[in-house]
Amino acid sequence: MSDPLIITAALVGAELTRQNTPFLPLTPDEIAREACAAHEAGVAMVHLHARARDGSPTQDADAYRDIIEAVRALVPEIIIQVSTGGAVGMTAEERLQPLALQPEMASLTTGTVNFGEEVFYNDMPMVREFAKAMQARGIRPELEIFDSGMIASAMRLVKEGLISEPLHFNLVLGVLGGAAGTLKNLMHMVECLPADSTWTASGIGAAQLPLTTTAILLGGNVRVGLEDNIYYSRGVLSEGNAPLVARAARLAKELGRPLATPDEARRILHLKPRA
Ligand code: KMH
Ligand code: ZN
Repeated sequence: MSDPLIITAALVGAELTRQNTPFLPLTPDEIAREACAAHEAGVAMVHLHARARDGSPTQDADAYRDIIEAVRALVPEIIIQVSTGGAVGMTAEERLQPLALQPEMASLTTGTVNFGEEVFYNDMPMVREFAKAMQARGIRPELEIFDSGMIASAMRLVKEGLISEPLHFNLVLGVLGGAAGTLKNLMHMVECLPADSTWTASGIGAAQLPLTTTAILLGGNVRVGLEDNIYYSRGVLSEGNAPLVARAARLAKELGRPLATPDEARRILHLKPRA
């Protein structure tokens, strides 16, 4: 039997608006309903961003608290990973706020990358500050890798004692400014990882489907969802996150990978069992 596949849904993101897609959840209730539908379709973990009342991105801890409580009320068992990436242009101080809520996991980007016309800024002192904040609180980082140099930077953090192996990586391919969303790039990045790592592939836009399929075949895990891709097929918007999850779940079934429950995902990702 192949290893169970962990499907993560990136439900909201920070840069999308309702102009991009009317199916984007923004309020805590909408996000919780999306989490529930995504879980029913096969998701073990959600990657969360928060929005203020006007829909703009925020890293405010109270905004995250409202979302987490709403999600927990509908899907108590799901793994919640908060973003420390926030939106481009936010300060480190702003981005770190949700760690105060003691989430099980948080994203940790290990380098700077052009992000469309903007810059997603993460210099090494900042990356160290984020890693230390997670270490001090016992929060497991998911290392967000937008280009292969960021894997080498993650290994610097290991040497410096700021993160410890086994590591968990999210290979994000297809951001305009990062590594292109090609199968070759995915294979190359996977080859660069320490052998005992776990990894997830996140294909941006049209790269989501081919990279999801390849990651399932390679024995990795997958992230889908509106943050990364709003289209179900060319020119056809996905009516929420669940259709993207359901497709990944169908592919997994066809390709012989059972889906990980949240508790199985906790074991695979070296998270503490749920109390
Ligand atoms: N919004 C992007 C600039 C993360 O969540 O850690 C960064 C991002 C990564 O979404
Ligand atoms: Zn994110």
